[in-house]
Amino acid sequence: MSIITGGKLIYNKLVQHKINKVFCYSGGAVMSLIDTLYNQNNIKYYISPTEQLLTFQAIGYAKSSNNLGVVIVTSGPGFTNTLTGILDAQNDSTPLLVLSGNVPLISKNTCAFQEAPAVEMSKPITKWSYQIQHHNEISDVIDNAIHIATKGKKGSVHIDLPKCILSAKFLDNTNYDNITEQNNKYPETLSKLNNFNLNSNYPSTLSKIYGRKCYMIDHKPKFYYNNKTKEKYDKIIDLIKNCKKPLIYAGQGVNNSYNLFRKFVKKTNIPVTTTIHAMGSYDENEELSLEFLGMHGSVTANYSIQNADLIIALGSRFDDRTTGNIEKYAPKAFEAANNNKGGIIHINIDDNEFNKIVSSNINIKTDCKDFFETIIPKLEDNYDRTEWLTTINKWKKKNPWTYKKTDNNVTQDVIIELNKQLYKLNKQFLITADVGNNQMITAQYMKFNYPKQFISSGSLGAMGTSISYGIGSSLSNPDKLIVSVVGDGGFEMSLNDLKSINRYKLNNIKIIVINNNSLSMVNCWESLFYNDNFVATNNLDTPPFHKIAENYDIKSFYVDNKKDLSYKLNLFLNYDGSSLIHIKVDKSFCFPLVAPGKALDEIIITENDIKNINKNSEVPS
Ligand SMILES: Cc1ncc(C[n+]2csc(CCOP(=O)(O)OP(=O)(O)O)c2C)c(N)n1
Repeated sequence: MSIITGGKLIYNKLVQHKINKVFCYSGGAVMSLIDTLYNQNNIKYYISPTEQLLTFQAIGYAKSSNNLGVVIVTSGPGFTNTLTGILDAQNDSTPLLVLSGNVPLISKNTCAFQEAPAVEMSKPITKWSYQIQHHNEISDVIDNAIHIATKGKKGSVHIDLPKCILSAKFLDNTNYDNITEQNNKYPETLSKLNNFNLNSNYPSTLSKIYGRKCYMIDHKPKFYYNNKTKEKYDKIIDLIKNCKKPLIYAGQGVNNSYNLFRKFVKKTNIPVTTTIHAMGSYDENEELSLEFLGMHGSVTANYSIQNADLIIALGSRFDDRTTGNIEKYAPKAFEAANNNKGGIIHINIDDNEFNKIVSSNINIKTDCKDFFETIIPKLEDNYDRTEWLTTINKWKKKNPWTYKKTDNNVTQDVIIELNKQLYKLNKQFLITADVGNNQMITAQYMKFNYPKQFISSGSLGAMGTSISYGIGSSLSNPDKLIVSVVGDGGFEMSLNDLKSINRYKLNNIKIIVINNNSLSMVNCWESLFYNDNFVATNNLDTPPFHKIAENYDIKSFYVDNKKDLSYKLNLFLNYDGSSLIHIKVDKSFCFPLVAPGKALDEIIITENDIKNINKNSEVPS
């Protein structure tokens, strides 16, 4: 036993949990913890120009791997700068641990210098937030924080560390045995912690807090299976066999067992649509793939949801961007549920997701891996779906991704060319996208063939994430090519993270800035829903982004016309090291679009249908 500080004990616990990278930004309140990173080899630390981008780096690191992202920041502004990231990680089920300094307990609640009510601020947007108030708690709290962030439905955990705790000296009697699933103390020790308050139901609890009611919850299908798991599996097997128009709707819950998922698809011969977080879990080049669904998703996927008699939702949560108007969602499946001939099966690790948005008639709380392992051996070998697949193939043929060409490139031209060249390179790649049309068009025109190949802020839709996600992804995937797509608006929110690329010596990051001189996703909505009243969405005065990148010592390219696109993109992708290409494009709409308030099959497919939107749509949200 030796005398150590609270900061050192936290460091030891991180090492014990095999955390070998942390993302940190220093400041007075957290110095006793940051000091432990000096002159040691167990944990590498990374520092970005702001805590917000730093947190996005940690999230990118976690999203593109199975690792926990760990962020260490100081009190007050250091902590508040992480809030967007904390919510982003929580909403996209990304494991994130934020350790923040705070003022000494003696100064608590005095509006002391750089004091923030950190736990109160993070509590509603984390799985768990907690302030350590005695050094005796440190070991258990860190064990449990890591457990909570990484197990079940993953998410954000915030631990607040008063300066007096970090600098306190005491005799260390911590048990540093190897952490294993078996000896992990959770959940027994949790109850011992003061003020323990696990918000594990968030975001499901939002609906309870704000009194939102699942509209369908009062309309439970006549045949609702609430019996034993075995009987539920028997019923599922029966439905897979007898339903005429089954459809798989997969979310990121399938990513970690994608090999089994593919087996399940192959055996059942059921077409697959995914959320954007599950793109690639099933190879999008395969015939049964309908690609992603929802607001800007494929017409075929959306039609299929509306026409399916059986929807098998796997590790997905019926996010509003994927359902369209919930009252008009999946009418055929509900009809089939009431006749006991189909319906909605929901497999999810978090039972708070059941009946939150739609009323499913068979729910099984389990990891997708367990579901596949249980069900695959029970499946038959040949399910004939000829009729259903013929209909689907007709929709596919009639409704490829489309856009309007102009004399210059538009975002779609860039992504089509990128897809072509990346596959020619024959190197494993991963794409990060920002938020906006660049994100949706990348999701549409890139073809993904393995999971976690598309990293983006899905639920929160936070602009300014792509480059930092790319940096984090590069740290966890040093052998892949990391391509970060970003619009001019998103780039201007995050360009100071260019500095981290050389600082971290990353040589596999390719940044594509698509500059349409507008915040085009919103600008387009102003055209569609607000009579072309453009307010604060034109961005005509952008500086030469490629020159900015050169000043950060990043090799840069510039394209402003059609004829140079292919050639310059090729030079950029093949440049030996990280590089940036600034591409000036014309503004383009992103279609298809399920306008707000519309059902998935009321989808606007091309620009020719714009007139229908203006007349009938509600104000978007
Ligand atoms: C932090 C943040 N602020 C505002 C928004 C609202 N928003 C969504 S998309 C978008 C436009 C993005 O513009 P740009 O980065 O240029 O990409 P583009 O749509 O042109 O591809 C805006 C402002 C957001 N999602 N995130």
